[in-house]
Amino acid sequence: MKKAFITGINGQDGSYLTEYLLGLGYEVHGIVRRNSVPEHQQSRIELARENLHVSYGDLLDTSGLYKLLSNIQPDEIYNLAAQSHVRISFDVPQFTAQTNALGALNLLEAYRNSCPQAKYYQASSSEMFGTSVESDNYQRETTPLKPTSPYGCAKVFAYNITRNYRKSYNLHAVNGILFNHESPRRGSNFVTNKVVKAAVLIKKGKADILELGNMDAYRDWGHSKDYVRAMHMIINHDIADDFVVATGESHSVREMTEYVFSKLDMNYKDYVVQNPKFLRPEELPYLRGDSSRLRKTFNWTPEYTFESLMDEMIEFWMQQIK
Ligand code: F7E
Repeated sequence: MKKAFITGINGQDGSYLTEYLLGLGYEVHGIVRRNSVPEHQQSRIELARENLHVSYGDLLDTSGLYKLLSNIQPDEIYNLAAQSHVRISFDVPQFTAQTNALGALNLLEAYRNSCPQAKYYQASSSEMFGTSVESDNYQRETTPLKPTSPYGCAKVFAYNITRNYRKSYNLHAVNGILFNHESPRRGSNFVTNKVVKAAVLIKKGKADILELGNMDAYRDWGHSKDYVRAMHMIINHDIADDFVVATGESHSVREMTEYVFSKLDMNYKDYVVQNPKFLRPEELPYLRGDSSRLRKTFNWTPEYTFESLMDEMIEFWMQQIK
């Protein structure tokens, strides 16, 4: 039985990856951070599952990471833990850098010293591209990295240190460069779930308005379930390498909002107002990923479209809010 170790196991991606790996017959281990409300640590994962083991841990607690990896001796390590909110990274830049950059280094050190035969996956992000766009309007593996947020800068460090450890110590350490990916499990302070939840509340007469920031930003939105399949493919490639994961389709926040409200027979213009508090000190205007290398190498294709992703999220909130 193969063993996986996942940081951020209770996050959107960690929870879908856990379900996917348990389905493939893995023994799954993960860490959650201590929180004053214990329910927050297990809101997305059902703990009482065979072959699932969850412990307390933190990317900043190197000795704890080393102890866990030494005992578990995993075959695959997935570093999905992070302070993942880009706007909030401007409020807590040092915490973001410690967790997302130094945290990745801490985990790499624990891995190198306790189980170097394992394979290692780093959750890298399209936020690293920042303002870089190729002349054909895509970002791909070769696109220069010009991040526009503390989050993006920290992720660039984690990406580079993963490549550096791969070369320096001959480790099977890889990066998946994932573009935005959503689902009903997405935190509701990210724009897709924020819009869907608010639109359903308005539809059901429980809210009047929706406050947003920059509606002219474009994002390439896929489904987390499709992207965790790609993570497993990337880490298990014979050659340790880095891959972009994206749908190749980009929509503005305005188009996404219009789609959601019109699905609920409403006009978004009647309800949406701009609040500068949701703007970022530096914006990332445009993301559209070219995942041809991933598609060619593994025959990966997403099962969800932009529309079926948003429809699933709408359906989820329609059920939740009675
Ligand atoms: O914003 C705009 C905002 O917070 C998307 C993370 O998973 O993907 C995610 O980062 C866009 C931005 O995601 C609001 O300015 C407008 O242009 O949903 P988001 P993100 O910042 O793209 C990358 C790949 C990651 O790696 C990150 O971890 O929507 N926007 N109005 C707003 N965004 C938010 N959150 N709230 C608004 O009111």
